[in-house]
Amino acid sequence: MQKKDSKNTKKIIIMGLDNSGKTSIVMCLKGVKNLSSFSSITPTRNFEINKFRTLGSTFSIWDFGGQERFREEYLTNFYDHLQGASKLIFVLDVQDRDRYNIALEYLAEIIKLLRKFKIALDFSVFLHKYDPDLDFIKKDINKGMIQFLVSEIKKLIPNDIPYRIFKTSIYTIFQKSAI
Ligand SMILES: Nc1nc2c(ncn2[C@@H]2O[C@H](COP(=O)(O)OP(=O)(O)O)[C@@H](O)[C@H]2O)c(=O)[nH]1
Ligand SMILES: [Mg+2]
Repeated sequence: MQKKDSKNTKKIIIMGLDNSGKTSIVMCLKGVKNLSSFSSITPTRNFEINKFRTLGSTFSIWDFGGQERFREEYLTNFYDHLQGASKLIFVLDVQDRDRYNIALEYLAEIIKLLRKFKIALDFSVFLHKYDPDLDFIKKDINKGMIQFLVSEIKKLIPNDIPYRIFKTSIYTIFQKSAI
């Protein structure tokens, strides 16, 4: 697969549970600003490759579906999927409290494989759906909850893997702020 991409194409991988917002993030990165396109997104099956040019570079973003039956396949063929990738983004839906544990387990599996294959790439965790009015609309997701989540993520990722955690939201157009 990598051979098909030109040398100047940056391959970015997006992983995370289903419904965490991966496809929406890809659309934001592609510059889709028409809000109605966001409501017509259907669950991604297996994975989708989005190729586009912006800021003088060509990007191919690999959006890995995230439904349970596909997650196992990604992990089994992890090394092949990550061939030639320069960036890996793990998306975690902060509004989906019931599945924090499943998301963290998935992240743990990914970390294990990054170490096993000694894959070095730019790695980010997006605490997604961190909407501007989050405190107001979701009373159960307060700062303490987010701090807990961040500390769990930090516990999972060993010191030898460099990474960054961002709060992200598709509202107010896509924005991310470093933690
Ligand atoms: N509140 C909120 N909803 C979002 C955000 N990003 C995506 N969504 C919604 O979350 C749902 C799942 O998004 P989608 O991109 O299909 O997730 P995917 O399964 O990970 O690709 C959709 O209804 C999106 O409109 C966000 O930043 N905030
Ligand atoms: Mg999707």
